[in-house]
Amino acid sequence: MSTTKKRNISVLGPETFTGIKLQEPAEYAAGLPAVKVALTHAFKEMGVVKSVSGLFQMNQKDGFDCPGCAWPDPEKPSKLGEYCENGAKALAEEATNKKVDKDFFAKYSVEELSNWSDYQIGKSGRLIEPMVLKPDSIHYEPISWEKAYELVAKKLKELNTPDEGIFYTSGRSSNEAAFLYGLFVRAFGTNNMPDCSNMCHESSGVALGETLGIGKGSVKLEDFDQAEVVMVIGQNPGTNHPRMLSALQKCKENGGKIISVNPLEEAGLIRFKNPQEVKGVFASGTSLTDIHLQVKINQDVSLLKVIQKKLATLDQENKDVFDHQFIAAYTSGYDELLKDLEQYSEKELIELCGVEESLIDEVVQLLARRSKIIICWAMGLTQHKNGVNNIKECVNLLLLKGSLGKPGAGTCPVRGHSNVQGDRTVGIMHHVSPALNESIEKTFGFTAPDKEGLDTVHAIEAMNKGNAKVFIALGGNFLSAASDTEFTAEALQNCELTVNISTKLNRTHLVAGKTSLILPTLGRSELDQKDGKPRYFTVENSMGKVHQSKGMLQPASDNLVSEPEIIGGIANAYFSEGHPVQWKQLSEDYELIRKKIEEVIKGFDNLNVRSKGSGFYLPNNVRNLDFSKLPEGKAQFSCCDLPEHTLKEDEFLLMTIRSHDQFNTTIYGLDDRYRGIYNERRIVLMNIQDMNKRELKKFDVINMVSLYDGKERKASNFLVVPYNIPQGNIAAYFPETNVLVPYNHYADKSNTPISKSIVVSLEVVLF
Ligand SMILES: Nc1nc2c(c(=O)[nH]1)N[C@H]1C(S)=C(S)[C@@H](COP(=O)(O)OP(=O)(O)OC[C@H]3O[C@@H](n4cnc5c(=O)[nH]c(N)nc54)[C@H](O)[C@@H]3O)O[C@H]1N2
Ligand SMILES: Nc1nc2c(c(=O)[nH]1)N[C@H]1C(S)=C(S)[C@@H](COP(=O)(O)OP(=O)(O)OC[C@H]3O[C@@H](n4cnc5c(=O)[nH]c(N)nc54)[C@H](O)[C@@H]3O)O[C@H]1N2
Ligand SMILES: [Mo]
Repeated sequence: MSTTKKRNISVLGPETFTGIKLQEPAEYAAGLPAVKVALTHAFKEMGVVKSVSGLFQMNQKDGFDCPGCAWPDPEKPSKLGEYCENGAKALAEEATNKKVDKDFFAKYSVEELSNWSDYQIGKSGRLIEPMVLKPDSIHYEPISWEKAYELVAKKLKELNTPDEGIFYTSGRSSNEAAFLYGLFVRAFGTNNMPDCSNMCHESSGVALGETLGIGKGSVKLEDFDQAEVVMVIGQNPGTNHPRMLSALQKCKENGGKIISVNPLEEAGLIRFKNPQEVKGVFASGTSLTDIHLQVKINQDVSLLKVIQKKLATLDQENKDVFDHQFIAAYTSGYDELLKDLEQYSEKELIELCGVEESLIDEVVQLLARRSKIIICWAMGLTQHKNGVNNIKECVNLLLLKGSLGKPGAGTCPVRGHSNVQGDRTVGIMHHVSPALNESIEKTFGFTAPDKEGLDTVHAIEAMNKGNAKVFIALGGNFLSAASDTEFTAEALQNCELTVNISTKLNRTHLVAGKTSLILPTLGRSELDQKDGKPRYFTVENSMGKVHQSKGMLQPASDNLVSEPEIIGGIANAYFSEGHPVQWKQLSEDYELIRKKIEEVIKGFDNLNVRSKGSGFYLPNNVRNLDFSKLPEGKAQFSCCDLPEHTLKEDEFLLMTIRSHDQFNTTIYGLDDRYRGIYNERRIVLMNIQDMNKRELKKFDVINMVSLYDGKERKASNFLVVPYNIPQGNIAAYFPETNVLVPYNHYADKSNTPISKSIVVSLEVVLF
């Protein structure tokens, strides 16, 4: 465990076991057990009354958007409440009755807290007053809001250049907060706006932007009703997007087929018992996956290539497998793609991906005669060195089949955080957008910087090397979410000031800069009022629909300030008088912020009116088959190389995944129910043959070691669990394994850390 020079902080926290119990993996998702678990978490954290009112307001038209994932709400939400088990856990976590106040911080030093697990830290409760950790001190102490704003302003003014500031955003912030934050950062003078997207769907954004001209998906929720085939690749919806299972259920009921592509056979994709239907509770549920392709980690390109090759062969025979009219009218690069495919041997591709040929043939038969195809994906495709190519290969398949711009077909990158897509749309990005800068100048009268900013991995590097000195986070848990935990810890600890605008205590508050501030904010579910009048804000879901979200629960404390007002407070203190933007006034008036969003960003016309009710879709060129912004005005086929992994005899490819009981770095509990793993997070899933080869037994203790550029990184103490996973592949949970991911190894073009394909060797721990 590493320590800071001044404070004796445990960066990684305890590495001890909590008492593993194993069961067979579940055979279906949701059903009664999910309702029971949901209510247990909710009642425990919030009490019965708050739970019931909270859960019934979630994802309803006049209620608040679930703080969990970004899956869209149906037009007619269920009367029983439109939430899932993990949405209920997300709400329980936010609306907990427990509080972290000044007495808590007086009692526990940051040194002591750093020895708690993330689970314990998270369970301590809601942050309720602004706190400061002074240089040489190990206890946070209260500070007034005004003093906190002044401190941030002072530290920002001391920087040699605005580029020494880093302004991170996690994806839970509203459009209004994110827009104001982006505006302030640009007015301050930098584009250093790393965000959680950099670690998440950045590869999707880059690939879709280059091939289809928009970095977002093209399908709408109702497309699932009509789809003939839905492919779910590298995604675990049963755990991470449970409400997506209802959409898959509808697809199945209408005769659609579901193909899953995943090294694991995730329970959530096998069978679904919809807890919001009587038959879902009492009957056997709906079987979801028709064909499961158990691909090896990071061999999706090999698999998609062999599928395309086999389809091409069929097409040569009949000329009716590919949509030649669509290809001619809307695409560029078809001949090159076919030629490129020719250089690969089917046999080699099949060997590489590790999937049985008979199953591949079944999939090819299914796809050959159908064109209403949706491809869904998430982190299993994006977090690899070739993350961008993984997604381009999916686009190739859709273009060949003409599966875009028609009902029941299209791209569906399933987003993570509930407003991560909206934050991007309204201006959170490290790239320069000349169009955005121009509208900012026109609307606000200042010139935004035109130098590229730093993304997450480069921000870490800059802080580590002393080239950035103030770190401000609008939500998130940067230390634990980012790669290379010990390197990232040094980066944060090097800073003169770290500021976290947060709802809950997390490890980033402990592994802090010389001075550190915690600025507590309202959660999504809480009533946000100004002068006795409730305010609402807007969010954008995974399918590009913008709608309102209005909290209604009593806030955790009277001393919480909304995110826009915190940003306004900092901006006001920094600029004092004499800036063209009236920061304070703007930050208090969300209607005014929305008017400004409307002026600055395309597609938001009449936002104050249109965001009410079920909301509206933002423009999406793919839905209209308008590729005019791309070369030749056409959608682009891509020739993608195969990924390269040269593993030594004793090495494995590790994927770092989520358990059923966590939201990113927030640990709800210690069970991974669908995978049958209970009361333990320090586990590694391994194929039984691999275990036998290494003479490992169930629950043997191992360390994982990664070696990149001559530097060894180690994650210690994991219990071996035999599991149905391809040979040569292992899986373990993040954030515990982030210590293994080298900060400087990331996806080409998108810079997303390689969290799903880390080369590791194992050390057996002898007792
Ligand atoms: N309850 C809950 N909901 C969440 C979150 C949460 O932590 N908890 N996180 C939110 C966020 S920010 C995000 S981004 C999403 C994440 O949602 P997911 O992407 O579903 O999350 P992961 O657990 O990272 O799962 C990745 C899946 O990809 C598979 N996989 C890994 N490597 C490969 C590969 O090389 N090829 C293929 N085909 N599959 C692979 C894994 O087996 C796993 O099933 O969920 C969001 N929703
Ligand atoms: N190894 C590995 N690493 C990964 C991943 C992986 O699959 N493997 N996944 C990556 C992905 S997809 C993502 S998106 C990132 C996530 O990275 P982050 O978004 O940085 O992390 P979270 O754990 O979601 O952040 C949780 C914290 O957000 C704060 N919070 C919660 N709600 C609110 C709110 O409404 N407002 C404010 N201001 N704060 C709030 C709370 O204080 C809570 O502790 O992690 C990435 N890291
Ligand atoms: Mo994410």
